[in-house]
Amino acid sequence: MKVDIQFPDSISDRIFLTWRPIKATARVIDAPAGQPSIAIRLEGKSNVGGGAIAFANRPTHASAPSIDLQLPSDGTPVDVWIGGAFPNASKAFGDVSVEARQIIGGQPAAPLLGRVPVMVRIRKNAEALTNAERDLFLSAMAALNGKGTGRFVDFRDMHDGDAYEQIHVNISFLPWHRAYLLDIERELQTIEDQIALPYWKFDEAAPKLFQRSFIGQSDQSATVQFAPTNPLRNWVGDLNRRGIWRGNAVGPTTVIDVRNEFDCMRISDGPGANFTEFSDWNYTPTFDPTGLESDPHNGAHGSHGAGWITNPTTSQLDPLFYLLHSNVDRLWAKWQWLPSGSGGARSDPAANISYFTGPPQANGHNRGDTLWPWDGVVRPGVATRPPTAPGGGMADSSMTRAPGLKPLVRSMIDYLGAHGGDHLGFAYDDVPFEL
Ligand SMILES: [Cu+2]
Repeated sequence: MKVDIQFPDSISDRIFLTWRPIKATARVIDAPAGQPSIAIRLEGKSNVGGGAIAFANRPTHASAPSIDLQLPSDGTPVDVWIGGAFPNASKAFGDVSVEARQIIGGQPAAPLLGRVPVMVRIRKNAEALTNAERDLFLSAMAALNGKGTGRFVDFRDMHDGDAYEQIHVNISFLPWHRAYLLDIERELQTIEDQIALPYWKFDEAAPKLFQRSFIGQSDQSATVQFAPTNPLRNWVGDLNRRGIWRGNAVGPTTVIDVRNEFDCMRISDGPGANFTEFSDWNYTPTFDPTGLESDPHNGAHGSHGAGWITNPTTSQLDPLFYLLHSNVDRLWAKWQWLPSGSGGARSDPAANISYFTGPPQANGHNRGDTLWPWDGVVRPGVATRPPTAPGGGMADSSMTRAPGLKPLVRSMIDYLGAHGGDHLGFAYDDVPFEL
């Protein structure tokens, strides 16, 4: 007898999980005759220091370390939901597995009837990566860049000055950048599927990140220096300039002067938590002068003093950009998850679903709008936007085809599928999934 465990919604043979459980099915093969069903226990088996998984019998957040199922002997599959057990993310593929055993006398019997290795693939603080995780990320970034001729060119061209109207200084700043990060993360995952974008938690010193072995250290001439073994040493962001141009104002012990995470969560709190106040730097002040886009986001860019990262038309040339924005996006994700009254908007559907209301505006400012450039649309009245959409549609991930080739603002807001949307296949190491 065997137990066959499948993940019907996954589009790869290697199974990746986040905190948001996904549907699996379990069925018995070659059951002995004479019993209508077989009692089976599914359990997570973790390597030392590896990820952990949890189970549920319905699509909600999973917390049980094992689950007992009655599987029909005729092989009819039974649904089960499996997700990462917060906060135990994987460090490598296969450091946790789903194992199936028969329950005999109330206890799981020794013989292993089925086993599926998985990875709890989570976006982590750059400071928490193992050297192996760090090096996989750096080599995939370098491969995407291809010394200035790789697919990275599309990401460089998306985030330029002509796209300003959709992506900065307005309400679509956060949803647009969430889509942008998701797209580049998926491209990196086609190179190395164990990667999730790390983040630079910029309200703390980052002694591991600002090293020659990771994102580099700038010298007096604002040229970033790398260790000889660092794949980023061959990075080309601008074909007219060798290496990476970044000021040296941020080093391994620097704590930059930006609004800290706690205060970010307090920008708009409680019943009526207001996304515009939380995000938008143009918000008209009543109790707080600025939102996330201005402080800490602009401050984090500017903290380097000089270089590509300090200017919105060139910041995307620097690989550090993607770790900076991963943290901006994490702050939004955390605000979306924190309960109202303790800093966030989780229990406030108005803040999590229904902002950007009104008829589609064709500029990415409404929750029903598609996002440029994945939609390929050059809209009248937005004449300064580039005439072509580089790179085509949004890439699929190894976990899901959601949100599809032409993502909507709405699908970015509900990225875990907590409010009827689709789970997009990413999550942060300190932001659980809870309904
Ligand atoms: Cu930015």
